[in-house]
Amino acid sequence: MSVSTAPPQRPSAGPLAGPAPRSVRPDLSWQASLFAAADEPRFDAAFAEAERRELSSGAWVEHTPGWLEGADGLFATVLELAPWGTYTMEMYGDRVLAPRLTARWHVDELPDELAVLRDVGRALSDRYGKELERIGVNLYRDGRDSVAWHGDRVARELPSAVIAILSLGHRRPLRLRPRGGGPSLGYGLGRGDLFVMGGSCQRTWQHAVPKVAHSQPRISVTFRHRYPGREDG
Ligand SMILES: O=C(O)CCC(=O)C(=O)O
Repeated sequence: MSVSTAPPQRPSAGPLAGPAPRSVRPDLSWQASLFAAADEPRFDAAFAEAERRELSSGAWVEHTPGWLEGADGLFATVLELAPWGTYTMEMYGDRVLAPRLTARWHVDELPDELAVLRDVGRALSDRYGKELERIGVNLYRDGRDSVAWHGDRVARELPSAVIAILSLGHRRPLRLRPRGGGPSLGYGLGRGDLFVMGGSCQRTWQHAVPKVAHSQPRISVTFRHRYPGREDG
């Protein structure tokens, strides 16, 4: 999958293949009832519950269920403040809108209301030995939103990389499979779960968030490091 980013825009009825584009302003009608918990977000800086799994070819993943408490309040704040946009990707020779909304920040540009993400980035950087300073957020509005099998574009050119995902909102499966083929494995990522991919994972494995029949909204917050010589990676 090759992906190019575009500034936030309202999709027009252009010559895009695939399902009709949907608005980039998320429908907030479900927000109040589902995600209005007022708890301050707190996380476990000791990573006491982290479960690490070595995969083949020097790849590894680490899952910490319920790592961040107060995930619902954080979900609502990210939903409200992120400058949500769309991007297009090439599929079967056509350019199609990606079936999810995204936004990005550098850790120093975060709004004050999201200062906890700066603290999370610092804790992750300390633990994993990389400056995880680039933050991306992905909104899966319902079960039709997804991300297809991929390894992160630039990270897959590197011998090793770390990508951390903080999951907010509804539980969705994240699947992994070896790039050369073989059985896949899956993790259900629920509210406040932390999932980290490391080593050669972006190069030798692929991951996906598949479509599901029914889902309430989910946001994933990704933390990435800068890649040497690449501003865009
Ligand atoms: O949403 C997720 O959990 C996965 C995100 C992802 O794979 C990506 O943004 O490249």
